[in-house]
Amino acid sequence: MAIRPILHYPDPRLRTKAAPVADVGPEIRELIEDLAETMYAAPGVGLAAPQVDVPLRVFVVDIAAADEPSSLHVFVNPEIVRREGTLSWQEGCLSFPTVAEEIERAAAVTVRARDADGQPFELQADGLLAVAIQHEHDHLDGVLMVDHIGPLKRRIVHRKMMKRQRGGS
Ligand code: GNR
Ligand code: NI
Repeated sequence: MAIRPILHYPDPRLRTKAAPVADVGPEIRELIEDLAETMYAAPGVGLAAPQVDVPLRVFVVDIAAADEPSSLHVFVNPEIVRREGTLSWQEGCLSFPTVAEEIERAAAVTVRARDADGQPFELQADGLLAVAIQHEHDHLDGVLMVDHIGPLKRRIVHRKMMKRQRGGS
């Protein structure tokens, strides 16, 4: 297992549309382990493969609080098949350190995916789990937090990230 470096906005690799996984084999299982280890170390509630420079349709999510047992969800080739209602949540992103923005999403989703054993499953989620699934699913299509906020806020976030990049952090 290894912690992999996380790409930061405006790295163009975050804009790549990720390709489906053909087969959940040893390489994909290693990627899943590394995604989980990197997410827990950050710490974050989710992490998508494109954020660690792997353009494949894989992400992990764990929304358990610090005092709860961990509950890792693995999604390979996920499809959001149902979206219901709307909710607004203050989101962060490991590719936008120090940024937090209120973003509107579906309040509940149904997602179909394969797990780390390649087995298909379907999951219904609401609250933070639904938010995290939509946030991670966006990363697979090169869609980022800033694409969901207004032009003024987007400009502020863009400038902040450019300044941060110049500072080398
Ligand atoms: O750690 C994260 N926290 C978070 C909080 C609210 C909504 C979404 C997220 S996902 C983010 C980790 C990340 O960047 N995943 O891509
Ligand atoms: Ni993110």
